[in-house]
Amino acid sequence: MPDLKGKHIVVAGAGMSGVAAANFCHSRGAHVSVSDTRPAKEIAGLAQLDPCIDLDCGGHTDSIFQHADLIILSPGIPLHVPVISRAMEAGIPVWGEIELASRFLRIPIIAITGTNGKSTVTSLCGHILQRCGEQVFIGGNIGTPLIEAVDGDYNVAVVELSSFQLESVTTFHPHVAVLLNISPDHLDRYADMRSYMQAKQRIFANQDVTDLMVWNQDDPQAVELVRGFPARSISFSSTKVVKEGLSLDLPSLLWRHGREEYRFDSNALRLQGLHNLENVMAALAACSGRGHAPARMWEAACEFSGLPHRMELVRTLNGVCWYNDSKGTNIGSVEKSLGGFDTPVTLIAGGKDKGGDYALLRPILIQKHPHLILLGAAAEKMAAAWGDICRITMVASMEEAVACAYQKTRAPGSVLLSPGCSSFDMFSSFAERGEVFAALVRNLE
Ligand code: UMA
Ligand code: ADP
Repeated sequence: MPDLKGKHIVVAGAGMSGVAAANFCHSRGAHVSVSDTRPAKEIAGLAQLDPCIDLDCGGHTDSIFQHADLIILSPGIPLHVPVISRAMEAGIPVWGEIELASRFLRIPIIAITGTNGKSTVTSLCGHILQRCGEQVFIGGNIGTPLIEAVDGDYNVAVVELSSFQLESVTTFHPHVAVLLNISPDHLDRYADMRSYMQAKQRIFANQDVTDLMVWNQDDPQAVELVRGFPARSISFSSTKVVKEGLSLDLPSLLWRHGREEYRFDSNALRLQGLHNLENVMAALAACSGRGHAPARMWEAACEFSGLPHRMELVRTLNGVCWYNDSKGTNIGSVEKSLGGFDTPVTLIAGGKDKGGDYALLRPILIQKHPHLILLGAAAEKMAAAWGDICRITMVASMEEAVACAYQKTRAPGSVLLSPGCSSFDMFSSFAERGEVFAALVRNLE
């Protein structure tokens, strides 16, 4: 365990991770400064920062970073920003908050990454293990910084990891590492898909033969990324029956483990959709090393009804179902959500562009032929990619989007908010966007 006492530590970023990391380092006797590009009055979370910690706001001051013994980096700040790359050139170690936490944690870690489904699988693993009687920390990218697990009373941590968080790990060693899928995302941060995939791959880098990798056999990029690592592996597939691992033989979910074989009725699950069956398979595999009976884990999985803003049915009005999938923030998630409908759909999409190629959605749009209502900063780019294959209405606000969808959609159709973009052009988060949408839908007469 590192000794932080008397060390000069600079924490870059005063968001959730930065504040939690700074408080932790301070509690271990370090001299801590927090640096943020925003002025202090704009940073809501500063109230949670220990008042003894120094603050440098409104920009990153190079000299503060150059005098650090250690820099802790928030996930929203890439390693290549000038102040960080200059510090690295000067030989100053830079750890992400996940790296910091993992150097202090003495409990096994189940780590989950992938482009889509991370939060669902993280919560589901947490739920299964809690139901099986474990004291589980659930956090990481889903919300609570991992560093908060260190002083808690837990016997296992389930942690969602984004590519941003994985960029800055070096010795991080999860006992179980899950790779759900890979499709284009965050291409506004990465130069190309390869760099994004390399960041994700770091989840496996320090695992050894005693550890477990869980991965998706149906995803060619995942298959490529797991190759060559020494950990034991369990894979899952929703398209073929696998010899060892989890697969679908609908309506059964089939789990083969050595000479054991278990069959569970997938109709008993509250989670809906093929992508959620994949998520359930991944979660069961991830929890499999904890020594609980498969039937008990399955029972717990069946109780789990999913998270808000992920294909959440807001209401049914005049035979039209209204779904909030505000967390559908990339092309892969829109594809899965839209793919689940076999009745007419009105799709509300758009938001802050993340650099992906919207043309990748053309096959599913041609197949489902939704009426498209587009809003936000990416609306024009989306319209240019799909204008020749779908009817499009451009709107300026969520109010207009909901009013327009109400007018255009008849039973037995559905309205789906699955933006394919982040929310930051018009909202503070995907959750706020989903809440605004749901409130407007509930107010419809
Ligand atoms: N900042 C700087 N310098 C910069 C850039 C940003 O000082 O060059 C400052 C900002 O002014 C801001 C702070 O950094 O005050 C924000 O830090 P942050 O963006 O790392 O955000 P946190 O509040 O610490 O939240 C982070 C994750 N955010 C990101 O990765 C962008 C949260 O994931 C996570 O829940 C939290 O840590 C706890 O672990 C959010 C997210 O959007 C949900 N994740 C992305 C996603 O899911 O797509 C990856
Ligand atoms: P993440 O945390 O990776 O963003 P979530 O569990 O929050 O994932 O789900 C976000 C969106 O991704 C959902 O609304 C759904 O549209 C889609 N999704 C969920 N699971 C999967 C999956 N296994 N494969 C593809 N898309 C998925």
